[in-house]
Amino acid sequence: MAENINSPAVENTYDESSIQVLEGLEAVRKRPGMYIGSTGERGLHHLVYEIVDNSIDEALAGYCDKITVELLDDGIVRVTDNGRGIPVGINPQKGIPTVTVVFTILHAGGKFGGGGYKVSGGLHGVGASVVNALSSWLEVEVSDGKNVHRQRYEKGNIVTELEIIGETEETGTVVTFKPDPTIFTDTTIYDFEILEKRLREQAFLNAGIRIVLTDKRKDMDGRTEEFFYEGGIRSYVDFLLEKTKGESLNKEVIYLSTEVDDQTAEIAMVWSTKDTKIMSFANTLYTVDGGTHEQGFKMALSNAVNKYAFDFKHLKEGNKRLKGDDICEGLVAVVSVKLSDAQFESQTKAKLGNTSIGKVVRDMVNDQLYHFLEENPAEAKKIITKIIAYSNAREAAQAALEASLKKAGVAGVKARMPEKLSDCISKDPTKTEIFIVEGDSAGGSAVEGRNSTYQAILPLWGKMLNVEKARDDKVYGNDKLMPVIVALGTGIGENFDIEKLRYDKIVIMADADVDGSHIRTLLLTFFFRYMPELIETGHIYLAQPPLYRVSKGKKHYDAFTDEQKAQYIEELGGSADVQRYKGLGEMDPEQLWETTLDPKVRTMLKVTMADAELADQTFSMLMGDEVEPRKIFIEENAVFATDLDI
Ligand code: 1YM
Repeated sequence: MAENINSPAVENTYDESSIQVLEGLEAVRKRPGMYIGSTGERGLHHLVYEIVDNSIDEALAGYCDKITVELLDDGIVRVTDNGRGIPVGINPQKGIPTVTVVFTILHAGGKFGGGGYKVSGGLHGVGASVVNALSSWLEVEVSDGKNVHRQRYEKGNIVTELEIIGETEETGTVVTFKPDPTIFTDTTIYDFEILEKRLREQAFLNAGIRIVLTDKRKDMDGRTEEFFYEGGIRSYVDFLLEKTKGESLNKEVIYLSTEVDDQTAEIAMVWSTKDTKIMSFANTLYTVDGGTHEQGFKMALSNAVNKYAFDFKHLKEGNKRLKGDDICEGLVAVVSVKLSDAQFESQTKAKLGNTSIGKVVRDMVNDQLYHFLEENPAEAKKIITKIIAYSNAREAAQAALEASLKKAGVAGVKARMPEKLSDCISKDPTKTEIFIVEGDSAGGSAVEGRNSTYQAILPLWGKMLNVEKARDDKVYGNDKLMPVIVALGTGIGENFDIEKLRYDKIVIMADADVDGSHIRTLLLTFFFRYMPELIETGHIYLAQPPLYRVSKGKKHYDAFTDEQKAQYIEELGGSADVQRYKGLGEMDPEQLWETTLDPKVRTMLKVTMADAELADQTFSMLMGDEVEPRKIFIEENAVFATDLDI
């Protein structure tokens, strides 16, 4: 009993609109990266978030309390909610059903329809029409309490009019889509864990919404996870605490919240015996690089704690103020703000820029945290005692570092460089490179094979220090890391000064085996914890020595992956000779130059902060107490680097 709800008069405008439709969505298919960030795995998963975001907005508006996401065979995803259903009536401006507008007209985000602002955050807020454009097909089903309406699209084009396919007493929206494999050429396979992480995060940030994720693909046994947290970000802090196996110094999670005009801010926090973890969100988007909200939190946190400590005589007149970093040590906190005109400083929405929300957060923390301390003197004492103890330990370690740097001659005008360093001739820090090489023998080849004008070599040997487990003072005094600190010239921790960096590129050069992976990870841990600015400013690289040489007659190629090897063998004809590079230590100087050092041919991976969160977890997992995940990681020999710099 299908029924065409379009009147002839409407159909006329409909034709005009469909031209506009095509032009808009054609742009999305031409440059998908502009709309979803990438067409890789991240972009593929982003499609799901865009659809789920619409359901979350409906939940935040108070009309929906359950959202399900099902992974089906063939890369198909289905998202269902029990909200009001996307409106099916004719949109007066466009002359077509509103649901059709939602899926076929490219818009700036949430501006049409029922008004109100959107608070859930798709990466670029462009939503359903983008998902539609990038899907081989998409079907939407709307239940409006009377009828079930359905419409189908292919690559963004309407293939069936909106039709009634049945009756119902329920309301809600179901969107089923299949990402277009000609767009998502890397992969069209959804990763349960990636979706799980994001959907759980959404459930934490939107207290009371129930989200169910089910894997209905073949052989997946219908794996189901349900996320429902009445405690919201308080539950998130508990979750983070449990994950790091930390114990809270607080009896309960401290919770602060406020609402000023159309802006809301909330913070949940505890001081933990284990890792520090401060996560901030703006409109439920993770702001990996922080921004005004996170900065406001840290500033006021330091203020409130210091004011309390002086007011209540934990610190005496004349004592130094407690430092922000010392106060934050061991803090597990989630900062979440919602605002209608969120402005992000980078395209990836990694950093929030609105100054007004910074003040909202500051006022809230100054006021409410101070009151919390006042009302809970026993907890306050415990926290302040811990901060002071940490501050003393750090200062002692700092003094030890300064003493050993002085001894090494770094403090002087002409630094005495480490014995093992074969420095380059040029002293131009914008052009030079330092290779930190695993093992003495590889170091020897590298010294001979390099271009000594601008390439320096620093060999490291033996097992490095496990940074996660070691206390600061051990790191500062460690004889394996001292040469790195001294050679780079920047100093470390609080005294770090990037202006003093002696090289433009710092390249970690280790074998593609388990030991190499270990050394890479340890060095990255070290940089991440003690010199993060080097990663932020893009100075750290991973050398990529090739795995195979494929040759035939005079022609030869170096392959960095098994796929490349297969490709070269095919190119050269089946009888090509394949040599496996055993390791850096066994390459002669010429080979090392030709494959790994020569900027004209080498492949290097730039380590970026975009993966900071992942890296942080990987570090902790690798260095923590649990053996099994570490083993798996090392076996898989992964690295967390993304940008290819050739
Ligand atoms: C599985 C995906 O899209 N749910 C959904 C979307 C909308 C509504 C309800 C809705 C919103 C409003 C009024 C309003 C959307 N509507 C629009 C628009 N689930 C999913 N559920 N009535 C229903 O915002 O006022 C866009 S999204 F613009 F048509 F109103």
